Amino acid sequence: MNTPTRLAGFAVAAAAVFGIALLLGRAIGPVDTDAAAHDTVHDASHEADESAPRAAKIPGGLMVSQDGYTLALVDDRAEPGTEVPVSFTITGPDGELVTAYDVQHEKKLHLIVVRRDFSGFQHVHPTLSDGVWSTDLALTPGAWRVFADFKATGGEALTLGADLAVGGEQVAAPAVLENRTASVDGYDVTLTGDLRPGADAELTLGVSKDGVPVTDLQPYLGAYGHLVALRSGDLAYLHVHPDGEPGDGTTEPGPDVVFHTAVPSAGTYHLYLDFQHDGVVRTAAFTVTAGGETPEQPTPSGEEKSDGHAH
Ligand SMILES: [Cu+2]
Repeated sequence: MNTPTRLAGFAVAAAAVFGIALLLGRAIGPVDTDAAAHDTVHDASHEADESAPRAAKIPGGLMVSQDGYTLALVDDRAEPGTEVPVSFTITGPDGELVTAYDVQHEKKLHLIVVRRDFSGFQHVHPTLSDGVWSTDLALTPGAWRVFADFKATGGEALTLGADLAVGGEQVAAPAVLENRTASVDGYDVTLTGDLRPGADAELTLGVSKDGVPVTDLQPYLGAYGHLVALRSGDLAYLHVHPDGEPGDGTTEPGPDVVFHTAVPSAGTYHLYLDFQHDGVVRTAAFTVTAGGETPEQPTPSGEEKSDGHAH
């Protein structure tokens, strides 16, 4: 390759990276204005942190490496099948395989796997042996995303993501723009509530079977439901836990499971609800759009915004 061509290629690549940075900045900016300001102060007072990546405000699941922890698939290629063995490791800041994890929601690591066209969602719990995690997955041809949701002992809770290519001819899943009712195994689940970019939103998921509300949901991983949201376009990852816990005296075992979450930007989100009934865990999938406008951050009443920050 001659020099001008190489330089042109570099310019294109640099522009692409810069463009992505701009997009990310725009996507997360409205949510994190305050937090970013605090970080600036924090960094200035702790020189050791100066070199740390300023990536904490990026939604989970977009990076393969964060805070010194790196997710690595043993093989990032796989053949399709219903029980395909997949193994991976997490490497820590010291370069060694991480073997000590804190239990979160009854497991040391939650693995979420989805094809990039939002078909084939799975939430599994791999087994750990000598620092190597292993599980079986049901994989169809196409591009898959693997999310490891964990907290290494001594580290922060992280979700790292990696791509897994599955051979064969992919049949693209039909595009879904909006879907607020999902049917799975005779259960109907209805989602009410609207996602709002940068602001807390209440989502209620109502479960019924044969038209009868289900009032005896079973705890699964310490809750009556687990909700994963993936942003369309880049698969930014949010793991949401419901209000209340089984056995707290106020939380009913259905038919409604209530979640609160704030999505990082406007856009389309694919939501996956895991719930357990009659001893079986099932997943209901939804697609909803968060409004195009970022609402203004409310100012607490009785507090003039300018007063508190005047010098
Ligand atoms: Cu899990």
